[in-house]
Amino acid sequence: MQRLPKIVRILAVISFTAVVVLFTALIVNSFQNSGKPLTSLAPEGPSAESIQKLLVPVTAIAGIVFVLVIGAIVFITWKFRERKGSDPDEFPSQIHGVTTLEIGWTILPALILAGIAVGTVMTIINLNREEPNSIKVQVAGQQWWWEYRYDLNGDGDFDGPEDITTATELVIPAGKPVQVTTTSNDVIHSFWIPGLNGKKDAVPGLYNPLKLQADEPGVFRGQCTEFCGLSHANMRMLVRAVSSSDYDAWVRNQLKDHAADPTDPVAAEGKKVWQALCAQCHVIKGINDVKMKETPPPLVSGVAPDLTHFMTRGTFAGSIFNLYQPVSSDGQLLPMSDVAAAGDPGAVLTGGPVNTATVNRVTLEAWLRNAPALKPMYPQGGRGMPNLNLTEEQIDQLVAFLETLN
Ligand code: HEC
Ligand SMILES: [Cu+2]
Repeated sequence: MQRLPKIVRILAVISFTAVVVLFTALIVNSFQNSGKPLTSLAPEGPSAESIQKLLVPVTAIAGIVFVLVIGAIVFITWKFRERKGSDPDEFPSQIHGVTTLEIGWTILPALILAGIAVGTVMTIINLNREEPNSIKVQVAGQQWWWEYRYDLNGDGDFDGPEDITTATELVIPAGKPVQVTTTSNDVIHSFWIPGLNGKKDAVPGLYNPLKLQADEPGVFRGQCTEFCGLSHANMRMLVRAVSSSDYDAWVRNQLKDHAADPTDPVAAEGKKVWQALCAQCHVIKGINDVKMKETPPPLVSGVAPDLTHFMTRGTFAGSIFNLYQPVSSDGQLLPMSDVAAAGDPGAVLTGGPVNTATVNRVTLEAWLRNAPALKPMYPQGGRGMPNLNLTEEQIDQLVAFLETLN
């Protein structure tokens, strides 16, 4: 056997070093969490924290095993390399069956795996244990947005007059446990708020438990993580954790029907257009909720986002567009188009008046002009919102009407 040329050996050392450096950089980088709304390494609540408490030691053990095994391979390869003047035909003496070693390397991995299994099973049991007095919310996925139903009176039904139905944003009080049940109205989706817990599939006909709790008020982003068709990538979710008093005010407001007829004449026209063109799909409580129970929308999922309190959300269309101008954590107004920062409904969240100056009219109008152009959908197949070929006048009237839905 010929010794490899010097240049090849130098290249080998360089590429090996490069791989080690890149790998280390990758690991270090994945633990930097700022500016990454979907990082699963920055827990913001007890469920996510218990996952982190399992992940860190398991990764550490795996890291130690990795370094030992790779280290041993590198060391042995180097120590027993072919040297100048050694006989290429020489065959090393063969050994077989060192009992101590064999028992050792069977028992040690078994013990490590048993330890990890105990930790994993305990974490799973803990994650699935229902907290007493938790808020009960049923989350239903459909192409390509999420609906939330709150069982407020605790009768096990999510659809009573004492309950709330809303879409796109899940509002919860910080510091309180929320028992979510995931399900789906069409295909399989997966609900995932990495800051608060792991993933949970949303399967038609199945009801899967998921515990969410946020330590502090804030906005927590998520993304559907089960491929569900055309706009799967545009199916995001957003949890808005607020103070207990804001949550109570939010609940009181959500329980209300749509306010009285708009006084503004443009908005009043908008209401008429809405009843003619939009009411076959969308519910506004107090206008068509009763009728909708008899004739559900012509959609595969049988449901479109409830618009009764549309303006209390900061985002729309599966949380991919801001409904309001976003505000940074230090109170600065950010560009309307900055979807990395979620739109902020401010006082509207709890039923306050809409400040039309902060509404993202441009995108809302574009949505009404041609929704499938902003978000790929398949309305002719009953999936998503169609282009209704509205006139600019109708769009202005509709926006004025939508702006009354606080
Ligand atoms: C055929 C049923 C259908 C009709 C008719 C319809 N929509 Fe929609 N609409 C949908 C669906 C489905 C979505 C969710 C799309 C998505 O985000 O993927 C939606 C989303 C929306 C949203 C965003 C809601 C949110 O919280 O994300 C608004 C606002 C809206 N529609 C307004 C209207 C208006 C105004 C009209 C009448 C001009 C209308 N829609 C007509 C089905 C419909
Ligand atoms: Cu999905």
